Formats: sequence, structure tokens, C-alpha cells
Amino acid sequence: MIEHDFHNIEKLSWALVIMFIVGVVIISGGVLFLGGVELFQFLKVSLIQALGLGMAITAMLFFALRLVWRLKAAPMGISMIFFAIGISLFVSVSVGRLYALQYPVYVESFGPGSGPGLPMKNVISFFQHIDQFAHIEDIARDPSDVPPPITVLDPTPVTATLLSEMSASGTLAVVDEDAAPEEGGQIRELHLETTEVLSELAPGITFNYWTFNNTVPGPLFRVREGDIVRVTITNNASSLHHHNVDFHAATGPGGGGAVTMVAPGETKTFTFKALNPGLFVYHCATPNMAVHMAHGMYGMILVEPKDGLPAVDKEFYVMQGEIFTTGAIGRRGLQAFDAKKMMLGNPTYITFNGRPDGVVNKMKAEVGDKIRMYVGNGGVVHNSSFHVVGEIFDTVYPEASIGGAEFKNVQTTNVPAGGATIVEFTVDYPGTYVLVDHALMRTDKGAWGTIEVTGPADPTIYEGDFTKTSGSGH
Ligand SMILES: [Cu+2]
Repeated sequence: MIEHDFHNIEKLSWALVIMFIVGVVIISGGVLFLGGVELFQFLKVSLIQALGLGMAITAMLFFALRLVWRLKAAPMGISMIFFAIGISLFVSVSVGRLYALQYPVYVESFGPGSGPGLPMKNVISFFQHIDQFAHIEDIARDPSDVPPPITVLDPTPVTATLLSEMSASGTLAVVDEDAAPEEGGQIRELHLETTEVLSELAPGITFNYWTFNNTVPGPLFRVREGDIVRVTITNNASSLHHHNVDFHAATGPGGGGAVTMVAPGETKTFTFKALNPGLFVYHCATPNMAVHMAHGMYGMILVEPKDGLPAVDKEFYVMQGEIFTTGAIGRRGLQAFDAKKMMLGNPTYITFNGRPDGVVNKMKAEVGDKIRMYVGNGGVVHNSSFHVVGEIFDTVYPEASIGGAEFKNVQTTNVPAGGATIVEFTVDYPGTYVLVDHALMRTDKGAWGTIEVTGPADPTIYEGDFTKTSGSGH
């Protein structure tokens, strides 16, 4: 009888060990089969934690079974199991699922549309197609890439033929005088391509950006109040997700979002009339909207007032954004999007033009230049406290309002999430001017850039000893 029990328990305990080994082989093989070494790398932390948990449970059961047999004391073994389960319950109730095991599918939310966790099938699909994703050398949009002011009208004349063609192609809802641009206005054709690409956000740190036209932010468009704006959006065939575009400059449900949802490979067009002047954000509004924006899907359109804006010497385009990665700040390698960090409102990186140092050493001006900056915020959590160190904004168009009251002599101005500002200042003294989100901790996450100003120094404006002092300043 004792011999018989021994054999049973001996067999059972070794069966446990074999089950564990088989489990490890099946899970590892499954991961390799579905997404190759890249998926394995990606899930490394979760797999190691799951392995640890599996080892602990197997060892516990193994030990308990042997205890039952050796001491002939079933209660001992059962109390061991109770003890282990009790500890697990205690930990799981207070901590919940282990952090690494939560990613990416278990984040619940209550917004419109789907939640922020990326579906596992998309994660697997990403690794299956990883070789097809374009590698972008520099994801940061050049802040100097600003289209010229609309002084000469667009050569595309508005004719009755063009309007009826647009109507026939379904790109213009109504053909009558109301749909025509206002006097002096034009039809503006804007082209957007949504892409999902790989690019380094810092040396050695790669992120899967989703973009408009392969940069973050997307292009700055320039139209005039009263223009008809015709937007054509194409979703690159290599995309894994649907995308669309919501123009804050458009008046109508969804700002275009409802009529521009494009599947991979698809193209759609929509038309709106630029009724209000101002600097407006556009962004992808495909559910989960915040997830799409946190991958880089935002840009701006300037609707100039009918008389244009005053002439300046230099114009720059900067957009703040937020990136949430599963790895801590500075962690190398391919970084996955972290839905939980986004829900907690804690970006790993806060960027100007898509990555830390996205607008460092890219903006140049001469002493005496009047500078205008178009500053937007594609962030999904934080408002920005925009400031240029060593400068005072002569004029701020608050919240990018054009035609309302302008602010004069401002140090720091607010840029709401999904909003913008326009600031103007004349640079009076040469040197490097640092722009920041003056919630200054964010500069450590990447929210800063520079403007280099060259020219003669006027000691009546600024004078001091520029020789460096020793020491780090801490
Ligand atoms: Cu999108």
C-alpha cells in the first residue's frame, strides 16, 4: 500500500516537472513561431516573469507532494499549498497583475471606441512584418520648414467646371455659390499620407511612430480665410491600423474625422471651408484617439486672415508631443508603446518635433530679426508653458487666436493640449536661445530646443562676463 502510494506520488511529482518543461517549450516555440526573435525580445520581461512564476508554482507543488508522501501527512502538504495561495492572493489584491504581465491587452478604459491597449494580434502582426516598415532617418520635422505667406494667390482658379468636377467625384458636398471660396479665396489641395514607421527617438532607442507624411509633426499647411480646403488622405499600404484626420480648422462633425477613415492602402478626400482665421491643430482621431496622437499623428494648419499676418523675418514651426514607452527613459532598443503609462498621464518623453533634440541646432536667425513661432501641442496629457529663455514675447496671439486681443510683453504662454499659440519676438542680442516647456522637469524628458542668433553684440542691451566658471553648478 505504501509502495503503491509512493509510486503514484513519485510519478505525479515528476509529471509536474515534465509539464513545466513542456509548457516552457510550447510557449517559447509559440512566441518564436508567431513573431520570431523580435517578438521574443519584445516580450522578454513578461516571459521571464512568467517563467519565474511557473518555476515557483512547480517547485511548490513538487515539494508539497513529497511532503505528503514522506511524512504521511496530507495536512502538511495542503497547508503548504494554502500558504502559497494565501501569499499570492495577498500580493495580487494589493498590487494587481504584475506590471510587465499587464502589457498590452489588459488596460480597461471608458472612452468612445476601443481602449488604449494595443490588440495582441496587432503586436504579433507588427513583428511578423517588422522588415516591411520604413526606417526614417530623422523623424523630427524641420522647424524651419514653413510655407511662405500667401501673398500671391494660388494659381488654381475656381471655375464652375472645377466645382462641378469636385461634385461629381464626391469631394464637394454642395455645388452652389456657398461652396465656392470667398472673393479672393482659392481651392487649396492638401495631401496627407499616414504611415507607420520605425525611427530613433534618441541614439539606440527605436520607436514605432505613426505619422502624417513621415515626420512628427506632419507638415504645416497654410491657407487663407474663406478658402475651400480639399484634403486627400492616403493610408500607406504597409500600415497595420486605420487612420483619419480631424482638422480643428474645419466646421462639421468630427472635423473631417467621420469622413476620412482610411484602411491600409485606401484614399479618401474631404472638403471644408476655412471659416475662421487662426492656427489650428489637425490630428488622427481614430479610436483610440490618444494612442494615435501619442504615436505622433498631429500637425497644424495656419488659416491666414484675409489681410494676412504682419511681415516678419523668420517663421518657425514647433509642436510639443508625448511618448509613452514600456522601457524607462533612456532604455535602449525597440521601445513598445505603454498604454498604462498613458492612462496614468506619465509620458516617458516629452518632445519638440517628435524626439528629444528634435529642434536643437535647427533654427537660425540674425540679430534684429523679427521671429514668429507657430507652436502647437499634440500632447494627450499636459498643457505646455512655452517660454524662450532670455527673450520676451513682444506679441502673443493667445491660444493662437487671430483677430482677437493680442497680449504684449509676455514671458511664458500657455499651449493647451490640442491647441496652439503664435508668438513674435525680435532677437536683439547674439547667442543661443533655449526654448522650453517651463514646467522644467519636462526638459529632462526632452522638451527643449535652441535658436542660434548671430550678429553684433550691443552692450547697451546686455553685458556680462561670458567666461565659464568651473564646477558643474550642483
Ligand atoms: Cu491614426
